[in-house]
Amino acid sequence: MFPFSGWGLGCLRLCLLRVWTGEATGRWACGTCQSRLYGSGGSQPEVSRSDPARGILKEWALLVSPFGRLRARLPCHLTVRPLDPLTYPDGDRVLVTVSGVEGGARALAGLQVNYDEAQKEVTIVADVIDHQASVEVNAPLKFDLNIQSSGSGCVKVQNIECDNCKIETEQGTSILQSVKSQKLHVQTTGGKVICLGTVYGDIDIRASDKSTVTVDKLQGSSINISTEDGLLKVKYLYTESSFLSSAAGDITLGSVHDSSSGCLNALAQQGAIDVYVSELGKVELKVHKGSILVKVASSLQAYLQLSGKEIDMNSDVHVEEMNEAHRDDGVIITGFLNQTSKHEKWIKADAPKGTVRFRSQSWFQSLKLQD
Ligand SMILES: *[C@@H]1O[C@H](CO)[C@@H](O)[C@H](O)[C@H]1NC(C)=O
Ligand SMILES: CC(=O)N[C@H]1CO[C@H](CO)[C@@H](O)[C@@H]1O
Repeated sequence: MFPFSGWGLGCLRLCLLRVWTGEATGRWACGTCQSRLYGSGGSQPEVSRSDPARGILKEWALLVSPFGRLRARLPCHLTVRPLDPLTYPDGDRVLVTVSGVEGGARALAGLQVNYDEAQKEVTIVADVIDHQASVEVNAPLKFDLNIQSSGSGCVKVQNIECDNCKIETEQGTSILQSVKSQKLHVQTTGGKVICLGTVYGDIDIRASDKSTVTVDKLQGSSINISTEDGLLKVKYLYTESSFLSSAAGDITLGSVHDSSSGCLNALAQQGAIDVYVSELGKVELKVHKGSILVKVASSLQAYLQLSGKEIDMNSDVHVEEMNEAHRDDGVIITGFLNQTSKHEKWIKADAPKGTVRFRSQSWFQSLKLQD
């Protein structure tokens, strides 16, 4: 199973718990006030009913352009989901709710929610807010997102389809679930990045320090992911061109389908690369200090160049014109996997200080091994 998929549930549970706390203390008196919608000016949102049953402390409803964007700068948890299309067929609202805050409305004094009609931009900004607060936004499906969370604030984006999605966190986890964005940029200086379901787009994920990146399935023409000291794990990767790198973490790629003209580059300074290649153009794997395991579909045809301190190839791997050369303290094996002619598809794996293991296996086996 996917190792971190439990996190979201854990967080949800935490939120619910806080809701019940609030309810028990009866902090929110007014459960039935109507929320009003100020539309025309577009600038003053409104506001505000507390709904103890749902644990909501404050709520805004803004009339917006369906093709605007959201800019959030928050030190707490933020979830973005699409508006319910049945309730809002015109897709022209942004609904913001805040829950999970101790200390009632006063604790929200620093939170500003605004819509700039000229910029078509909703801003949700707070410098200081209870870091246990949880802000939920329901936005038009096509809304662009520009989100920065500070401290331990987590960001979760689900089912959005936009042109640009940019998420930056410090220590907080970023969860993207079934997101389609032409350009998707995620950056964190210490939080986990988790992609669930399929995430589509040109994707750039940069995770520094000990941040890990774990991905179910990414699909896009260009995908770049880097970690520093954390695991980079991708279960399925469908791409024309991908650059994956890690300074000191391992890189694990369940199944890579790049198109026959595409390329996959995975580079680890220190660690291990483990990859299953089912279709490919050019695959280049390098670990400066560590080992590489390459598993290929048994039908794969490619030119091979494997170099390392040691090469370990199963006897059932069928290499034509195999050549083995020894250099200072290593070995280089070249040859053609299942064919003799085509040079335009290749796999290069280089582990100068470690072992390159090469295995042929069925796609079915590769699936079993992943779970
Ligand atoms: C990925 O990196 C390559 C090479 O640095 C760059 O050309 C490409 O635009 C990047 N793609 C994304 C989606 O950031
Ligand atoms: C198409 C083809 O020749 N496939 C063979 C490739 O090599 C593997 C072993 O590495 C065989 O099992 C396949 O039958």
